[in-house]
Amino acid sequence: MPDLFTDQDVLSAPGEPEQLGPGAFLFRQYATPLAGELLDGIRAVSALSPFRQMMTPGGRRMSAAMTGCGDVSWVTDRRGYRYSEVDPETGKPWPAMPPAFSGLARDVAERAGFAGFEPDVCLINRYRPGARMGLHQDKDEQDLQWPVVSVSLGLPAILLWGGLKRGGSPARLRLEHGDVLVWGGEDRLRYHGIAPVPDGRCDATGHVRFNLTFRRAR
Ligand code: MD3
Ligand code: FE
Repeated sequence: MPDLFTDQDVLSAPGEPEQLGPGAFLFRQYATPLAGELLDGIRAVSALSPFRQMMTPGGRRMSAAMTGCGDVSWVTDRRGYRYSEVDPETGKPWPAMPPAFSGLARDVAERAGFAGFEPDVCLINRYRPGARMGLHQDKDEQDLQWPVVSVSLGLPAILLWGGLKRGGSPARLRLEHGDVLVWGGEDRLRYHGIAPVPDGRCDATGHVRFNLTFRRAR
């Protein structure tokens, strides 16, 4: 009698995360069933607050385009980095967070051990081929006890993740459509970035990678 429940099946059981550090968890393909809803949400948000390539305080234009939704969103200009209640491009509040967004972030954070996570911002990054994000820490949030939840959609990319201090060569992790990461606890302040996104084509998004990052900013 063949054994239908092999070790392979157990290892690939849906929802079992790969632990990358004491507070860092990778849920491969977790968001794949929700991708349609998430992409509808990105479309709705960006119709109200369009994607834009912001300026860093140093005067360089970012290669990734961004928008956001929720009570606040992250902005950068010559004056610095901050969370703002108003979209500087429209002069209006950011669009509300679509329910599919907040539900996913809350559920996956709980699975990673962060029960009660209620994000007040979802930053949406859009990468065309060649766009990247340099190594940085996410530390503009008030309460660093809450994790960051990140959802990748569209073209694959290489996540660079380093240590808690600048320097050293970062580890590389390929992120694909539907992959979800939770970074909390001791891993919350790790340096991380995205290597230049290679060209490719994805049925869901065409020549684009999106990343949603959910945070508790205030
Ligand atoms: C948080 N975005 O928007 S998210 C960002 O794919 C950002 O667009 C990247 O970094 C992107 O700030 C990566 C995933 C991520 C990875 C490592 C982290 C978020 C993290 C380590 C600590 C805190
Ligand atoms: Fe970041």
